[in-house]
Amino acid sequence: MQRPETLTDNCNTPTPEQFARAILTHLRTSQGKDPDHASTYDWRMALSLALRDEVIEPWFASTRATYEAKAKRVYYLSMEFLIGRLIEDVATNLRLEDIAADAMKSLGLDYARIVSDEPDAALGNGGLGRLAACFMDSLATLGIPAYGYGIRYEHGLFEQHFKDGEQIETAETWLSQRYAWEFERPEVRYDIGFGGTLRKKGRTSVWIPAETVVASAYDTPVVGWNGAWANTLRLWAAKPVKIFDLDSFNRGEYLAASEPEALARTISRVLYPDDTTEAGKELRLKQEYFFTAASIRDILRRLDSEGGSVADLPNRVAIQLNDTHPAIAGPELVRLLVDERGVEMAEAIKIARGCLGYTNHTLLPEALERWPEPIFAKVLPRHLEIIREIEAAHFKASGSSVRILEGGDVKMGELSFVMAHKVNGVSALHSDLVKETVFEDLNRAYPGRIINETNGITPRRWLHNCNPGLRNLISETIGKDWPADLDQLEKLVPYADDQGFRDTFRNVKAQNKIRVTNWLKAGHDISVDPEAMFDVQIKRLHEYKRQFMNLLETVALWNDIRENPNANWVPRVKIFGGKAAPGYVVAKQIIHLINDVAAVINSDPRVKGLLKIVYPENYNVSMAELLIPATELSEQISTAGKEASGTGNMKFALNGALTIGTLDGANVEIRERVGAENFFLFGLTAAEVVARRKQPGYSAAAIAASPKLARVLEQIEAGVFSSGDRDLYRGLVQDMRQKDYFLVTCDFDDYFATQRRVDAAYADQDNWTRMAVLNTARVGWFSSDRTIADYAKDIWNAHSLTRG
Ligand code: 26Q
Repeated sequence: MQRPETLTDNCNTPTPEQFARAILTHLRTSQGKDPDHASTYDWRMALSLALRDEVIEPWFASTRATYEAKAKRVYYLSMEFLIGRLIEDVATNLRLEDIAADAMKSLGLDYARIVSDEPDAALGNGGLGRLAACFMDSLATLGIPAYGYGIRYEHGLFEQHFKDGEQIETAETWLSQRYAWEFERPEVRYDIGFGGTLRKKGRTSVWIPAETVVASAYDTPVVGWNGAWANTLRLWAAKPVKIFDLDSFNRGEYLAASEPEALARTISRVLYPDDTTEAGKELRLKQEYFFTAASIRDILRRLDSEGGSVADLPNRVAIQLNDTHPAIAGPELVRLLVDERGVEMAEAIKIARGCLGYTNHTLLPEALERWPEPIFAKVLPRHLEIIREIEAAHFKASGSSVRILEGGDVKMGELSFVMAHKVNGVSALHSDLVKETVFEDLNRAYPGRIINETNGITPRRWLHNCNPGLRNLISETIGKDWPADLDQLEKLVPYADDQGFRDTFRNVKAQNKIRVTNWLKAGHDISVDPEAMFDVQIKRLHEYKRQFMNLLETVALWNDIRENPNANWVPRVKIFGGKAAPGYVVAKQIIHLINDVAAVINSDPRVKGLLKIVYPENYNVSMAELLIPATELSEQISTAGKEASGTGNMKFALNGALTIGTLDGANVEIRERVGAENFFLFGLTAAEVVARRKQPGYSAAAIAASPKLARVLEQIEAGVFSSGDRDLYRGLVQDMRQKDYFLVTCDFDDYFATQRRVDAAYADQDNWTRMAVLNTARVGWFSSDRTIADYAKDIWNAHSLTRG
């Protein structure tokens, strides 16, 4: 096995002076600017390019080492990579953070300002996309040869603005400036076909696509901890086969001349902003096939270039499907083997299954992808034929009657399951539910295929970089090796009983709260009291995540404070952050109501200094990096059984927030690890949720039993938060009374009571800090390094080339 020091020569770390010269050189030669005329953007590009230069050596060395070892490669196929900024990430992984900061300072520049000039690469919606980004970081840190494959969207997730409290979306434009980290690979291109016809040829068919676009590669190196290894994130952009129709142009038909280009580029134009399925959008299916087909072609080309045989594919290649979005990988690989390489169908299916793994991220029925057969037949006629054969082979091999093609739809979950040798859920509870619900029958037909791989987060971004105060305290206490070996945080456990440590820990949190306070003031003209408890719920807006329940509790608290103004209230700042899918009407109403309630409560002198609601617009990765270190109470309050895992929950606990939460997703495992006494649990269990739904009129009964809740709902109905308009939120309240599928009403009283236990606990600051320290100390297991090591062992049979 290779050791890191044999891969690269680590002795040539630049000095700050050398690094400053490298930055200046890039300013001149890459940006074409002299220092007197350089903008923040120019300096940021120069800094980024100087950092990127330092990645090249480990990147080449890693490629060489993989090639020489004939090592198995992991291919992570994901529609989304929610990366965020990269300067700090790259600098710290290379251990150049101090050198970069010193160099910038010597050039008279404010490093922090340059760093925050970088736009977030927001090529994802939320949890699933951010998980993919954490996994890329961990694959590189573990030294496992890997490629991430995805789409280079021209526009990432929309920007959110509030107008009179309502969400407005505008296009995101991260590529309006050059992207410093990528390398365009014009020579890596594949023709991707769509539609057209089939011609029978013996026992197979020849596919003659009607339309072709080019998939063109852009590579971003992803360097791991200590610069010991670097992998590649390869994103595909769609381009026309023929850039421009000169004949049309010469005829004076200028628009028509560029039509092929516009059409082709549409495919990688924009990220779908929904984090659940939007029914039957043809362009979405094209996006899925576009990037998957290009990736599979690329994987086979690499195999060929190394002289590998397709029969050996499962030993050379592991392909992980991040949800069903790249599920067409199975049929596509089978198609290439059968139609272009003459492999027998049964053998091709077996080979493909040997390579493929499928991760399920949701049980929500509306999020399970299904494509109407007519759309599928129109866009991918040959694949539909192959899916029929896959289904037949599955019937024959398993005796199962579970269909892939059913009710006129192609079911992508079933397709992925049947084509994968391992299927995994993303938390213990979720994996159990995957076995018991969506894939119950398939689990019986293929026992042992479903396994659990509990999610994780990268401690480099989510502690080391975003929380310098806590990073330094930890390093001074237990040494500096924890960022790539997070179990070491256990060594902090005894310090929970150390008064001096607790005081410093609390002081770090206080400083982080001041950082947020200043940011709210400077950027949003919002004043908050940094001494108040920071209570934070940041995540996509979804009914099952129950931001609405948090808001109802806030209104109930407002009522109580006004009734009893002289009681010993614990001052709170309630921070919300998150986007709603543009077409998700109810989620948008909830955003509107949060903002309307905020306007009323925040201007009420009777609760001034005691209660404040803050909802900064456009929540993204960078905002999370700012808010999480300042959070004291983490809201993880989804209806039990609905949140597959959650990963924000892990980030908060790692940064010393206490959780108020249900027994859902990874909350269950977090609570087991931090200790029940250091976690504020409430609410129905997943089994109780299922049982409660069967009781007729459960929400009306819950409201009748809760005077506090009844009052809050009446206030909303009466227009207290809508200037007397009784219609605006009528629908939201009616739903509570009549349906309440997510059991907000049923969990409300327990939630409210638990919040008051939180208040009581917070009043004892020293004990609160003790609990917070134990949270940080005991969640090392949630490092995505652990998650990736488990995938490598349980699913991929892939190995580290740096760790022996
Ligand atoms: C599918 C088809 C058409 C349009 C959009 C989509 C689509 C896009 C994104 C469907 C789902 C998603 C994203 C799902 C997601 O983020 N799930 C989250 O995954 C996290 C990582 O495993 C978990 O922690 C969260 O619990 C889960 O909600």
